[in-house]
Amino acid sequence: TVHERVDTFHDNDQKPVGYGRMLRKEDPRFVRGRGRFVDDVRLPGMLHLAILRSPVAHARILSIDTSAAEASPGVKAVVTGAMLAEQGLAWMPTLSNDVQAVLATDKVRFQGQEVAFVVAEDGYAARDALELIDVEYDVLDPVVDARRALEPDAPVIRDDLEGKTDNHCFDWETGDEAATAAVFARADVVVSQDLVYPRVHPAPMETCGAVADFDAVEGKLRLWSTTQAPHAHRTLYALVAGIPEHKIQVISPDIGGGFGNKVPIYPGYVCAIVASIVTGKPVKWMEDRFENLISTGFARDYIMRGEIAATRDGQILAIRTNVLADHGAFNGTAAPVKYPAGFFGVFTGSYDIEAAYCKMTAVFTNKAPGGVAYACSFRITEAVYLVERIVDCLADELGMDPAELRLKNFIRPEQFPYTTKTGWVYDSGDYEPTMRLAMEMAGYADLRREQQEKRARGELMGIGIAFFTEAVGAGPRKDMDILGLGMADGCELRVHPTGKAVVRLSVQSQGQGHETTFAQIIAEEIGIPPDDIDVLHGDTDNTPFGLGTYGSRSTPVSGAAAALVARKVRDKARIIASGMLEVSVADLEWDKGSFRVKGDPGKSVTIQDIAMRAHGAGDLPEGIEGGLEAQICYNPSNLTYPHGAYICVVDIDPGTAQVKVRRFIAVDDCGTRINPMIIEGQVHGGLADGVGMALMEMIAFDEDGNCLGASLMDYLLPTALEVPDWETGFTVTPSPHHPIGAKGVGESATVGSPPAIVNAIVDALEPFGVRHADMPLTPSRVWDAMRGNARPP
Ligand code: PCD
Repeated sequence: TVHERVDTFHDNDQKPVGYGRMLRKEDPRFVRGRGRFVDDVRLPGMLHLAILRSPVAHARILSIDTSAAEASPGVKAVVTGAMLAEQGLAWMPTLSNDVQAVLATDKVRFQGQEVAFVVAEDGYAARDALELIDVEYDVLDPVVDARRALEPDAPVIRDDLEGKTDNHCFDWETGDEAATAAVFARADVVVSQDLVYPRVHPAPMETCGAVADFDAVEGKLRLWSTTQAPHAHRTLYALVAGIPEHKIQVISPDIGGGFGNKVPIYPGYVCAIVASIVTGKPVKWMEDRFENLISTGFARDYIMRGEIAATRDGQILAIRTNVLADHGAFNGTAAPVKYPAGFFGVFTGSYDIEAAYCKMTAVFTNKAPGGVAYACSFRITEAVYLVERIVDCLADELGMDPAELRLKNFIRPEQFPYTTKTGWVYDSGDYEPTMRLAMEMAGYADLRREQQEKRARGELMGIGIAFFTEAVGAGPRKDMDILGLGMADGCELRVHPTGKAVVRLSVQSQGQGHETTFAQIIAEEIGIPPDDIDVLHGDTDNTPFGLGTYGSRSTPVSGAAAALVARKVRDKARIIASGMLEVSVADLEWDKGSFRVKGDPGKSVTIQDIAMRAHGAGDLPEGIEGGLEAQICYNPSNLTYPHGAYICVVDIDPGTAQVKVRRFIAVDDCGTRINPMIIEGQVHGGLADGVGMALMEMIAFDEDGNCLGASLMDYLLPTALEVPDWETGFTVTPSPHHPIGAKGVGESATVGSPPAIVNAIVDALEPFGVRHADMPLTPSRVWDAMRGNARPP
């Protein structure tokens, strides 16, 4: 059990119909085991698909013999890359304009890459037959290290790309190099630090999978799949497979966690579609944990150098960074086209500085396609880690308290909307109260005193602070698209005659509670109780188009769409009410669920009365059609910029170097809060993610490119034993451009917690003169740091 302390500090003062700590509408089905996940889908005559994966990281395929597998009992088909190539299906586009092999034809480029698949009567027969496929590999030197990828004699991984002679993926820069250099040249103090954000994995509870059912008579493909972006996937399938888009239905039912892992299109989905077309039967593909960990979207893998320039008294002047980004064998990131490095441009953090510059080089390596935004609005996690770590390094250099240094440099409330030196327009923020609340909840001054006493006794206690600003809610159509699809979201609301409603969303829920919170938004706007509103999502035949759920965009984009569609319905309801009450619309006032005549409160009609009239037999005002429904497509004018102040307290056992996170205080500001209980759950989950990344998670490879994090025995996830009782608090600074003032929050804690924990550990190790040590801070790494050899990045 996790206990929380919620301190209220300028909370929503309104006591609305809609917002508040409502229990989740989806939980009755989950706690009764009645959730319906992709693996629960069982269709008559369904076959099972299993994928043969490469055992080596880099090799030329010389031959594949499938004859024994084909003869194996229960096997219906065995398909190789060469067979897909005949149909033009061996390669597919990725969500970042690269291509990825569906099944390898020429070479395998990472361990775990898809080489062939078997379709059989049951899953066991399919997996047994995999062992009978005989592949002859000519093993090539693998490139495992991003720095090695750039060496002139490094083997070229992507020789499938015409004219490609090196392992460059892309170069990118932002900010003003010359202006930044000038500020650095005149600064009193310059601190630089090398940092690695290791490769980690989102590791959702449910692995990826699909059931494809192609009906040759109708010409229609139904695909149940674990996707966070059903509409975008549908469009891609239409483009790749040549099936008309209206003949494709993508259904994403309960999907057991996404965390960015289910944004990309994986070869397995495409294989299932091909298999159903080939066999004329429904086909299920479900990967196991091992496959999920070795072949699906990894995150991070950034090697960074951070530099910060300041005055002697602690005025931060400029930040500069150089990044080497490892994207694995194919660029499988989903990022808006103009932003190959995602939103890394916010690396200037929450500080008002004079200049900034970032240069990034991205490379291909023989590792699984990387770079998904794991609980991260497109690389913000890396950006926040960079800035919050080097600000601490600066505090150390100046001998200044890290809280004081941050408070001194915050963007001030009157500076919003604030344009950063890399061109991001922060919509709103009031940082100091958030920071002060966190310090007050932590008892910051007392903690520092306690630390002094403990240090005197040789005990290792550390206090770490991180303050973050995120950019979430992609995004304005003028700037943001994925593969040419704009990032606006549709929403449709229908109110039935008896006043019950259904809202259809383009975004998908992976567990974050949309069926509850979107009902709350509608309830707040039109006064129908949330229990009378059903939220439909995750079925392209039954919901309007939109780009899906990632980068905490649902509340900023679809949440806005839901509020506005409800207002549209309310506007129509007002006209109908004016007819019913025989007054002009100007004489009506809205009172959370009913229209009443101004000055005559006895005369009113409820939204339910209006719904019945809208569908009923009586007259409607001139020019008003029957029915009570509306739909819109919302194009956000900007992103939303939530912020937060996190304080972590750790104790380190000097004998074993074991880190214990003793306390964690998280104060989040996500603007108007729809459901505080759900927000706290989101924050708790993200904080646990942060403990995992800071202390134990890393997908490592040996020099041959073997993945060393291929099971949950090797890739450690945090459990209730490693996390403390979270202490959460909040402030509310609404977004000025969002109709209800809400900002996203789903990823805030994952973004903000790793630097807080690392800062705390480095602070604890101060007696050893440690300025930095790289994640994950396992006992052996902490031990090394204590002995003065913090592992070189
Ligand atoms: N909210 C409220 N209020 C506010 C905000 C928010 O209430 N102000 C809430 C909502 O409604 C929801 C949640 O909260 O329910 C969240 O939100 P957002 O922030 O908007 O977000 P979204 O979009 O919805 O979601 C997404 C996210 C992400 S992105 C991630 S990673 C993660 C998170 O979400 N994932 C997950 N969380 C979660 N949870 C769960 N349970 N599961 C999952 O999977 Mo990415 O990019 O994908 O990587």
